Amino acid sequence: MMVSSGWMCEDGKVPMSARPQQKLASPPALERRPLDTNTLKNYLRQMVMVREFERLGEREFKNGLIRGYYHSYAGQEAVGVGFLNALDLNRDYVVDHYRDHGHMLLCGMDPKRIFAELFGRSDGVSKGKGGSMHMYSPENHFLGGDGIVGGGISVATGVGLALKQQRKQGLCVCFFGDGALDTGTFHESLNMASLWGVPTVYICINNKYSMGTSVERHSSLPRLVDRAQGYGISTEQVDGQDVWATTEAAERIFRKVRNEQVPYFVEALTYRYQGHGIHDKALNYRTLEEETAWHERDPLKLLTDYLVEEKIASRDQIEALRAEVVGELEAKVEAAKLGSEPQPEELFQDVTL
Ligand SMILES: Cc1ncc(C[n+]2csc(CCOP(=O)(O)OP(=O)(O)O)c2C)c(N)n1
Ligand SMILES: [Mg+2]
Repeated sequence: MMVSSGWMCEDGKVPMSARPQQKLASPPALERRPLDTNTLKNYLRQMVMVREFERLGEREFKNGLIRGYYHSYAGQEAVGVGFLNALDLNRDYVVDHYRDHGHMLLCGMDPKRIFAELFGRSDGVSKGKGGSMHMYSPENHFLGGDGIVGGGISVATGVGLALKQQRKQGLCVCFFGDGALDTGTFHESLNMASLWGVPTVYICINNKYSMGTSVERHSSLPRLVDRAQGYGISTEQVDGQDVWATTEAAERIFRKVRNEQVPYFVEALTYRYQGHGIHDKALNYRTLEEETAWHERDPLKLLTDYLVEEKIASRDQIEALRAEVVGELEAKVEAAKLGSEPQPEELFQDVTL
């Protein structure tokens, strides 16, 4: 029998809560809103781009070209595609967490410069000094990547406040994981955002795990929206596998936030296919059954099946699209490899000490 001693069990695991385990709520069933065929095809291309980017990144990580950590966005594509396509990046801003490659691509950043940054090259997004988690592109209104869990939440609150004070009608979108709800900055920021009517949309990507710890084990309430509601702001859960649902929610929420100058909290229910990072094989904290169930509702699969069923595209055409995207990305990888590494004398340039 397992005996609990303090915060850790004898088997070295953190004990489950004494409360009866609640099941994660299913996302509300949303009607599929018709999206025109060009939009859907474009969304599929974007999702394929993100998925294949991560596949190539993982390969280069394993080849030793990328050092440090590699956090893959594979599986979560419909969240980024739905929410980022609904933004107006002439006036809106994005603040991100460290699982950021997909979001950067969807903000229009050049994959070559992202790969170059991952390879530590001078022509990378952060001149080769930021790496995977610390890319920043003001021209794309992408204000980082952050390796500190919850680190972007206060930044996004400040960006929203600045936009409001300058009467710019812009809004700020902030992405973070379920683990970030356990940080103090989340609670301080939501309190202020609510008090001051800050037009920031807080998008919690609930992929069920904070490293190897499941939501049931790290969150006092398994429905994360319930934790945000205490600040008196509007909240909702969104099916993060379904690009129709994320698109519908994004357009409606952004309209409200822009018009009413209020914050909003979204819990996007999704799943990361890889472990926390590529180094983590996720063998001992989740089951094959669970992984299989989420793969059955893969965001690319849902969209592909729809396009085929509705005879908008054939499977051969979709495979040709995938091959074309892979060809483009491989060329970007090769181009990124050609860059040089930063010189030692640049070490202290562009960094805050
Ligand atoms: C303030 C802080 N505490 C702890 C860590 C170590 N850490 C890195 S990632 C992570 C898990 C975060 O999980 P989640 O927010 O759910 O994001 P996901 O990886 O699932 O996208 C932790 C605890 C950190 N980087 N920063
Ligand atoms: Mg998580």
